[in-house]
Amino acid sequence: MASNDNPFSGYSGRIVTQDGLYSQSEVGLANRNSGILLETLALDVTPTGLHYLLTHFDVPLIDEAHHKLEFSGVFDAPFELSLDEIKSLPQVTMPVTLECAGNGRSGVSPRSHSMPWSYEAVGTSEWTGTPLKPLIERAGPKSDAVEIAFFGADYGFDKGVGHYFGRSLTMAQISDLDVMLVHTMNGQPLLPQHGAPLRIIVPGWYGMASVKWLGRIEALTKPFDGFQQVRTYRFREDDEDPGRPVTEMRVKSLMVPPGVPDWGSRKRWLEPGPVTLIGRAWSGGGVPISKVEVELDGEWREARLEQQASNYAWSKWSCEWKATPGAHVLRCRATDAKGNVQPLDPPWDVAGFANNAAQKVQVYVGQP
Ligand SMILES: Nc1nc2c(c(=O)[nH]1)N[C@H]1C(S)=C(S)[C@@H](COP(=O)(O)O)O[C@H]1N2
Ligand SMILES: [Mo]
Repeated sequence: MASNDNPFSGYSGRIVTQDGLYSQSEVGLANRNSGILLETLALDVTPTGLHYLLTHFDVPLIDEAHHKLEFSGVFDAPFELSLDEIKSLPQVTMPVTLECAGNGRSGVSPRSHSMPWSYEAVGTSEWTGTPLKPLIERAGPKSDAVEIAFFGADYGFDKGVGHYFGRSLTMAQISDLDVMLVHTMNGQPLLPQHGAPLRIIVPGWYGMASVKWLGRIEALTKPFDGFQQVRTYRFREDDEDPGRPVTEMRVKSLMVPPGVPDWGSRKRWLEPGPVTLIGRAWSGGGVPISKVEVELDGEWREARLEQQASNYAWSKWSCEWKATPGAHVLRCRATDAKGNVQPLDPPWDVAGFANNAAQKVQVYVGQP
């Protein structure tokens, strides 16, 4: 490539390092939790080792041979189940797209102090396990049960509050959502970081509901007041706002960045000519995607959409582009079957939850 066509010549992609540009604790979070590589959006199923990770405390290392799932609280017939017993129940496998509620946080300004995700806290896996609802019915919630809480084996502190990671669903949500009790991910036993030996998957919801390292299911007579239910995962306008719970995923799409990257900036370079842009789009609550548009040279063009692998899996899209020399910013946006459209600007939230603003990909097209 001629040097005058190289947008990265004389540019190191590195900024002069100064103290205070980022916080040590955010870097620590980013080192423990990882995102997918956007190039894997080309695949229907995210390779297991490349699925994003979000773990609040330490990964508990659980001996699967002795692990028991315990039902407690206001059930008529509470019981315990071993892993073998769970595996002997009717088994289903379903591809489900999981996205962290904090995905996109770094694009919300001012950003909150937490895991600084850009676009990559999303992935799709084929989860195998048994449907949860029949087990809840078998345990028989008493008539005054209003919610079912799910507790992980991981304990830690947040804002001074010690707690096991726990989340709840109402009785109505238990009956409406296709919640799965899962031991297998993409045909392999769950890896320690993804909740081994047992987790739930709440399809169509942001990831916080899909409790990993599940040890206990408790029927409650009052709404669950655990930290992860009432202190966080709430949409808030400001610090005083009690907030509304974060539940279903918002409509969103991502593109595989075309061409090749610059190491530092991740900006792209590619040759002029026809290029097929591809990506994925998904929404929450089992609502399918009805349209994906790609902004090319200032014009929104409708992409081709492929059939999703299940109600809860993302859809593949593709779009032809004739790349012309120069700098371009590519964007894509999805619309779901309920008419929800992905916004171009980040929706405001104090904690930067559920930012589904359209991804921007900066591309330089130059002659080789
Ligand atoms: N027990 C437990 N479950 C958990 C978490 C956790 O920290 N502890 N993190 C939640 C969050 S915020 C997300 S986004 C998903 C991430 O699942 P993954 O790490 O398997 O991708 O797990 C959820 N389940
Ligand atoms: Mo998350």
